[in-house]
Parts: sequence; structure tokens; C-alpha cells
Amino acid sequence: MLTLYQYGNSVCAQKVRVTLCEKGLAWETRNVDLFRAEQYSPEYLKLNPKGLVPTLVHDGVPIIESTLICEYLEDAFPIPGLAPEDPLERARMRLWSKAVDEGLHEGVTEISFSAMFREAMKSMTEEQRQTRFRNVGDPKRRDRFMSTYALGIDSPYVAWAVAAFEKAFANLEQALEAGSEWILAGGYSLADINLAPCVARLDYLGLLEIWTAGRPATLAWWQRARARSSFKAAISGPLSADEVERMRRSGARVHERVAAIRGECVQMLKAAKPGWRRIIELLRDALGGPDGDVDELRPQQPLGVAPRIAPGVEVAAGGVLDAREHAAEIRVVVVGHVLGDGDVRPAAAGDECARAL
Ligand SMILES: N[C@@H](CCC(=O)N[C@@H](CS)C(=O)NCC(=O)O)C(=O)O
Repeated sequence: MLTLYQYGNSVCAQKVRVTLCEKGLAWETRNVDLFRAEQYSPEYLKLNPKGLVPTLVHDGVPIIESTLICEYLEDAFPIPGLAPEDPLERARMRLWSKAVDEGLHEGVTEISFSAMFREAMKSMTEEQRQTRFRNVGDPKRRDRFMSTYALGIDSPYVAWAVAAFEKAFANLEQALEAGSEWILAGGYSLADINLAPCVARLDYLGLLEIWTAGRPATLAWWQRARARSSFKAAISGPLSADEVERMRRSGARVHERVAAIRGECVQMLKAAKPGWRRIIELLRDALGGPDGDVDELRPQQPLGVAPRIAPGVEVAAGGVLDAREHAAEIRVVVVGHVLGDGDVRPAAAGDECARAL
């Protein structure tokens, strides 16, 4: 027997529900009301020590983490298949779930929270609010939560979110440009399922067109994904008219600001700051390869706000620049410290960050 502990309008629960529907599985639902802190009840914490939804219980055994739950369902109930058989294609599929787990889920949380849930928190007493913050066990998540509560859409975490979506939508358009209907040429898979709830949330907030304008393949993909019966059963169907209206109104409040942040992000990608040029020089030295390799590296996020360049190359402002494998022909690179003013100091031998991967 399958039991899903979940919250209706949770993107992570949505992706598990889509997977269950696609596989034609029957399940029982237990709602965990996130706004009544039910995720922190001692009984629920026994199932999911992270205090997060969803949790799937299969024949009495709990499974946590939505990406892993979907993969578990694929392994336990392989027909119909939602993952390619070819190992390389499976790795490609997992790159998409990784992108969701490493940035897009946080991103959609930051955007939704600053647009919508923040308002609900404002009406709490100070004591209730502090309890809410304290309840979030993970210190990094708590920081993000407190920042988006305090600064709303101007939180630096929202800039990270916007940049993460910019990168994901650029990759998506590229993946679909060859004419495939779904992210993987072999057909609809967990890659589409992982991404769909984040995209749906942007759509409900009325923010999606910020990224889909000029990306026709992405828009067509989204129309196809939305037309599937699993979307209706697992995402749009369970939402009340009130929730849909609240998302629409909340998104409208932040639309202009999100579009502006995205515009800044795109500009940054086009016109590298001096710091970025220095990084590129360092990469060129470290690689010793043809300039062409390095020229592929582009800053993906604004330095100092959400510093990160190119796939696998990360920069912490005032911290460490750690360039990892960028593509097969680019092996490693190391690199330097980004200083507070955006300038870059090359890593010296023996520096903690200077490690070849
Ligand atoms: N990586 C986890 C993330 C789960 C997560 O963050 N769930 C959110 C809803 S989408 C939640 O339970 N939030 C409750 C809280 O932050 O207190 C997963 O994919 O399952």
C-alpha cells in the first residue's frame, strides 16, 4: 500500500503525485498542514526527520526526498517506464533532477515565499514568527527563510533564484531545439516531471512569460506538459480557485521587480564585469587549452549578488572560486579568490581552494 504525506500546493508533492498518476498507481493521501506546523509534529518527524513534505510510505516503510521518491517509484513499479534505459540518457535525466534539487526548488520557494507566503507571515505575532523560524532545523534554509521574510523580493536569494531559472530555461530551450517533444529525445521522463511543478508555480504566479518570451520550444514543451492528464490530476485539479487567485494576485505584485532582476541578470551575462574577465584569464592560464574552450565560459549570475559562472564554475564573493569540470575537454581548474570588490586574486599553491579535481 502507498500512502503519501503531502501538502496540496507543494511543488515537491506535486511531482510525486504526477509520477503516481503517470504510473496509474493508487495511493492514500495524508495531508500535512505546513501552515499549522504539522510537519514538525513528533509523529511526522519520525517519518521524515527533515520536517518536510512529501514522504511516501510503501508497505509501512517511509521514503523521503521527492526526487528519490520518484526514482523509487520508477524502480518499484517500472511499467510504464519514466526513465530511459540507456545509462547515458539516465545520467542526462538526473542532471535535470539535480538542477531542481540544487537550485530551482529553492528558487521557486524564494520567489513564492517573497511574493505570497511572506504576507501571511506578516500577520503572525512576533512570537509565532520566531517559533516558525526556529522550527526550520537546517540553518541554511533558516537563513533563506529569514532573508526572504525581511527583504521580500529584494533578498539576494531571489537574485539567485532568478539566475537559476535563467540558466535552466536557457538549457531547456537548447535541449528542445532539436525538435524533441520532451526534454530527453527518447520521450517523456522524470526530467519533465521534475521540472514541471516549478514551471507551473511560475505560471500560476504569472511570471513564466518573463522566461518563455523568445523561447518558443520551451513554451511548446510547457503546453504539452500542461495538457497531460497527470497535470490535471496532480497539479491543477487539487488547487482551489482561491489558491489559484491568490497566486495570480501575489505574482502580479512582484512581476515588475522579478522582470527587472532577470533583466540585470541577462545584462550581466552579456557584459562581463572586470572580475569576470579576470576569471576568464585565470581559467585560460589554468587550462592552457585553446581559447575556444574558455570562451564558452560565461558568467551566469551577477557577481556580488549571486556569483556563479558557467556550469560547474562557482564563485563565492569574498570567498572561493572553484572551477570544476566544465565539459569533457576542459579538465579542471582551480582558481582564485574573488575579493569583496569583485576583483579576483589567483589561488596560490597550497591555498585551501586550490584543488585539482
Ligand atoms: N528536497 C526536499 C525538499 C522538500 C521541501 O522543501 N518541501 C517543502 C514543500 S515544497 C516543505 O515541506 N516545506 C515546509 C517547511 O519549510 O517548513 C524534497 O524534494 O522532498
